[in-house]
Amino acid sequence: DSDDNTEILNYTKSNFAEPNEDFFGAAEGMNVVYLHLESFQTFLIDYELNGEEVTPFLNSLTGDQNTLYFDNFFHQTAQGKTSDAEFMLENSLFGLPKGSAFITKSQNTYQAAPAILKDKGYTSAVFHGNNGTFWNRSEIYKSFGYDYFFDIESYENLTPEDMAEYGVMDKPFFEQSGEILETLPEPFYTKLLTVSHHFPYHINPDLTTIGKATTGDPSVDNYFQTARYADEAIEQFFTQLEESGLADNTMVVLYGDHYGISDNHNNAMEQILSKEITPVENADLQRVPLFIHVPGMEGGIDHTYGGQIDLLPTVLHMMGVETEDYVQFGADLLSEDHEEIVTFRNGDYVTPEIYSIGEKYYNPETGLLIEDAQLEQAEKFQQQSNYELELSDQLVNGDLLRFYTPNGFTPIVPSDYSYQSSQV
Ligand code: GP9
Ligand code: MN
Repeated sequence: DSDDNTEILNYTKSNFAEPNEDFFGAAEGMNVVYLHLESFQTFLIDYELNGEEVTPFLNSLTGDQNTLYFDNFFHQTAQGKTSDAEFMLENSLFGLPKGSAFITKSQNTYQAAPAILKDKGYTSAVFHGNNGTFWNRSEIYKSFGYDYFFDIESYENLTPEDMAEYGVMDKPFFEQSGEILETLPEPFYTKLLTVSHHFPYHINPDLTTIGKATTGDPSVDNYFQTARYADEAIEQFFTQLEESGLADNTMVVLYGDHYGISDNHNNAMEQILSKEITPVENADLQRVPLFIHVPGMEGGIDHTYGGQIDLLPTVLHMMGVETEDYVQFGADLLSEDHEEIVTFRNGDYVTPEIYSIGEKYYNPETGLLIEDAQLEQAEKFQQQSNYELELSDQLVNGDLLRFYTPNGFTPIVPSDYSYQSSQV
């Protein structure tokens, strides 16, 4: 009821981080393209396998003058995997501790990015070369206010070679998605969900341009080949944006959705990284890349600790959209007020100085348990983490946004949306 909302609003208002003037509005009026990088972990960036870069294009983006690259950005997903990542970046709400909110909470009221931006004149679309019903997307996207959802039905003339286990291979997927993108009314807010770099990382050998790793653990060994393919596909998409003329007026946000190599593969990963995988190292491996490319913006490498929950306020502020009236659990990564604490769904957290893992507190530099002097601080962070998860769960489980409409926000009527047609 409204009392619950008061407590939640008090929290999210106190957590609000003022926009950074240097970036607020840097992408105002531009199109937005999210590239959802399936199973992409940060350790791939600048990693060399047998002396060869695995992801040369993404590596070059870390030094691009119009791109911000965040090297301390973490996934915060749980059982909902891809859908948890999407849920966080559209709403700045946490996914659920068990199952997927996409499946169990699709009928809730949301104030998601497509809806917020609709009020600013944006058209929204998702592209995904898999069945629309996977993760219940074709339902929850209506509650988010997505105008279009292009699923497998929208992709044509596919040969068996164009198909991966979870849908269209990234190269044909980007090629055809890019063509549809060019027909959308501008400005648009869109998300392209890749699939070919997905566990267990099978790929037709004819499509590979780098060898496998040689740990003897097949999914780890294959991981580099599908990552290389994805990197080439992303470069191809950037070229396509240039050629269509969209690049000059489009913000591109690339993010890894969750780990690709689970801790079941730590023996092989020790060989890959040439170090022991301690609890701290395992937490470090939950980093996923985040790139924000905005034409004309001054880029660089940003070491801020943050997570997927922080993406929405960051992106909205860059688009010149105020967020203070929205219920968002993340905070703008570029803000001076951004607090560097990343809460994981299992109750662990990381900060630059303290990692909380399985109810123990570690010093991330040494990998050892923290000194007593830091205990009070560690417990304070823990309480804060627990509290934000608790409030987010209360909101999602109670469907509490029904009772709160931000100033100037037009509520979404899901029955207004249907995704039958593959044409704009
Ligand atoms: C399926 C794809 C994969 O459509 O998004 O989902 P995941 O298995 O990574 O959660
Ligand atoms: Mn995924």
